[in-house]
Amino acid sequence: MKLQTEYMQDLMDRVIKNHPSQPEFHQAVQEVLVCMEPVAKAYPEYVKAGIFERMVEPERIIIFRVSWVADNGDVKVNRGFRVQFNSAIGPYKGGLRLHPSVNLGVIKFLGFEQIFKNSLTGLPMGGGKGGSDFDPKGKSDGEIMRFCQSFMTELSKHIGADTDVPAGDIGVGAREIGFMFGQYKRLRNEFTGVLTGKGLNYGGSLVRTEATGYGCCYFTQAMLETKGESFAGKVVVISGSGNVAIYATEKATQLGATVVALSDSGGYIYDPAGVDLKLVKRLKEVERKRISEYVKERPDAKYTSGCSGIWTIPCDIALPCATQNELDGDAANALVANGVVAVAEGANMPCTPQAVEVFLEKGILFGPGKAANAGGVATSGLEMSQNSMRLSWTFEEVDEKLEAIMRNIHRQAKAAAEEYGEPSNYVLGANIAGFLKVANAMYLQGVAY
Ligand code: NDP
Ligand code: 2IT
Repeated sequence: MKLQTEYMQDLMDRVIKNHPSQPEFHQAVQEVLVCMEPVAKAYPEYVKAGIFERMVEPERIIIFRVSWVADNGDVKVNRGFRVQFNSAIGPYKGGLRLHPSVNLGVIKFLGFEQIFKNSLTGLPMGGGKGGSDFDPKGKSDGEIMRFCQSFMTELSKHIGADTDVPAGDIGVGAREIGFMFGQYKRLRNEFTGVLTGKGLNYGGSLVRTEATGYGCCYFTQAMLETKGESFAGKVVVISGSGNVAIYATEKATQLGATVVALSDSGGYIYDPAGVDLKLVKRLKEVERKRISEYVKERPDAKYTSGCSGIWTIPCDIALPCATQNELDGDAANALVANGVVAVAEGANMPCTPQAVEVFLEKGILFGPGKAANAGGVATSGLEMSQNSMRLSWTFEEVDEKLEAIMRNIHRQAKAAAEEYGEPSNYVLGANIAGFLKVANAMYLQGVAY
């Protein structure tokens, strides 16, 4: 995926120069700029108005110290980040990631992708992302609480229901959102929808927990339907065993498929009879154990250390739902050799550019993350609407809206891909459809001098 025009190459060179040592951010920008070359040609007014330059520069970055007290009394220090990338179509919106690999470049790549993802949902949400290099693994509930409270003490100065609305991501689920919401309310004396993914009895939405995984399957189902196919009878491999992976497994199974593999950062399990989701939920959601524990209770399943081998398991559908760059060119070739029909990114940027190229060249149905995993943030948007209206919709109502949004994203991406001459390229279609709405809003709102 090389840039063809001098204009875009020059812009990419400047991004690399101005944001050094941020390879994930460069990767995300390069992918979008490749897709923007025909857009720049079709909309010279956007070139003149500097829309492309403005789009790759975050509106605001906040970096702060987070100090907290460990159970043994030691004081620990982490770094907190919030990148408020683009507010053209709504308040900044996007998750918070707690993982030792978090740095500014990672948060910027996630915030950048979020702009286009949120635009595709059709809901009024701008793009942002945040997090910290804090590692929640092995921490007590008390330590998690004190970290979250300290993190929110600073973050609370920069967010608000109409300004910036964070949510979960890797390492941030219902427990962390609860601690952060409690601290925000305490500091501001305000009960507002400042975070999404809240508990159901204090403003959360039904289906938010399931939404990213379910949405990924709804998107995949829509792609399969274009070939007269469906999930029914298919073998599915899913990486990760966190929030997205668990609910992708649940929906794929409901749609008639057999999910045979899941993983975590230590390794993967292969259970040819179909994974026992009840067991996975207990191990991961309740006991917070490693996926290796699974085989102790399912002796016919096999555990293998290391993550990349999961893509050598023969399957019809692969859903990478763990983390960025977890599926490379070799893994993509192995999937293709084993007859994969569809790949959809439940995680953000899990496929390397080489892997994406393999899928596109071989005509595999490939759903990029900003389209395929938009169900989570879409349902966050629905949570914001319910909070504003001070009411709650039923599970069925939210699920129906989620499915309609995912099908609409599929339609938009497909239509844009067709319009720009590459009908089966959902990467091109999603980037263009997501971009154009934001670009138009920026254009109409003028330039600040
Ligand atoms: P969780 O924290 O619930 O789960 C993350 C899973 O990915 C765990 O199984 C974890 O294993 C694995 N993982 C994390 N980092 C690595 C790594 N470096 N190498 C290998 N495996 C890793 O997070 P989510 O399920 O919420 O998020 C998964 C992906 O989906 C992320 O890319 C996230 O950005 C994306 N996403 C999430 C949304 C949401 O609503 N939650 C919405 C849209 C996208 P381990 O426990 O061993 O670390
Ligand atoms: O990457 C993502 O879209 C998320 N982590 C969810 C963001 C949100 O605001 O719900």
